[in-house]
Amino acid sequence: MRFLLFAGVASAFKQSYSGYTVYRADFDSVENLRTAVANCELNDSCDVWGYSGLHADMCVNSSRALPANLNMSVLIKDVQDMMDQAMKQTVLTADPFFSKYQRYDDIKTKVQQIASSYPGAVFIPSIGQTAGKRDIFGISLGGGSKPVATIYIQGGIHAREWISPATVMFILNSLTSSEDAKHILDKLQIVAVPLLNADGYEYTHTNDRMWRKNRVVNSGSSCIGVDLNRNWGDHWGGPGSSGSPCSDTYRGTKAFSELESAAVKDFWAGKTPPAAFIDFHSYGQLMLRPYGWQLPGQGVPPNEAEVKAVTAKMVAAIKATHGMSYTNEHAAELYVACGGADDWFYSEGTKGGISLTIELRDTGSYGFALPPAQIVPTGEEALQAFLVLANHVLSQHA
Ligand code: 0X9
Ligand code: ZN
Repeated sequence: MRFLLFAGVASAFKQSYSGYTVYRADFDSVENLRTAVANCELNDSCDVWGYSGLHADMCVNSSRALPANLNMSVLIKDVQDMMDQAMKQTVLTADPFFSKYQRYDDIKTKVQQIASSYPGAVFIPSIGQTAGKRDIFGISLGGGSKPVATIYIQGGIHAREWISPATVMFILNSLTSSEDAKHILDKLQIVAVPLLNADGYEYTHTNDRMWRKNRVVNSGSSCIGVDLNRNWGDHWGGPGSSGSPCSDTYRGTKAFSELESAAVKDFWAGKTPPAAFIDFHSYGQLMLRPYGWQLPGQGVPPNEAEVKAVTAKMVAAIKATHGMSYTNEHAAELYVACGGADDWFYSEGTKGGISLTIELRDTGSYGFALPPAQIVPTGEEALQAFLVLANHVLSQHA
């Protein structure tokens, strides 16, 4: 889906979400839910915010855009009002960087600063460029000259999930400014790309807060963008991805057709595979392990027991931080979706290591428009989860 956005004579104006409501709709079968979600993704006046089990969160400017006779509750009455309220709150944080959602340039500058302030850390200016000619930057820190293992963390694959890049930045900043992480960084290399979908992210700041995909021009279609989390080369093209450029889950023309996903694949080609990978998303408070392309009843990875035990500890560490509950489940239990970064990093990127998707806060009160006051607490709980994973990787490689 995409709401129609008309360019003004000289410049595009910002999409207003005034009059848009997010409904949580209950379905009587997965088939009916799937049909409604697929229809919504192709409907200009409907936007799927998320779905799981037998319910879906859908944002519409009229309930007429939803199937009739649905059992629905209102999650967010007026999206624009909610966003305005959420963003108006003033926030005081020890580091002002985490008092608001930052723009691409400011995130890049901060990564440079972190790299120059931490001994041995290296700023990676570009692993490739986006269609909008933005550099996809990253950082490598820790591990000295001979790391025992590497962990790769990634943020911002989906443009509107602002808490994702903010959380990767919070983790990087905390690791390099606290003595507690020294034993980890002495031995482990951490590689991070905090903002993979740089074009989409900037577009959510300038034009449409609820944009999800990248901003590539699709040849033969007037619809823009590919869902970067359907474009990876593991079971690419399968269920849960769309062949329509107008869908929010459009998979692209082939695996790694997109500059962003191809840049990450090329970056890791020929390097020692990372032992673990986390892709940060929002929202839902979910800890998701492989597979995402098939249900656990159809088969689970050989390292299932190990990964399940680690993710259980990660979820417990999150709970112990601010009391937040995250699930511990297979990605496909949320819904089957093929071509995800997590499945590729499981099979290829980490060569059978630990590959996770974490859906950060919240559970739907604000959804993607999580207030800036929640950047630090979300970062704090995610940091604890990361430390559990890092200590596990260390214990396996020490
Ligand atoms: O659908 C997605 O890409 C992720 N959820 S989100 O609401 N952030 O868009 C979940 C991806 C889980 N992984 C796979 N299904 N492979
Ligand atoms: Zn996402």
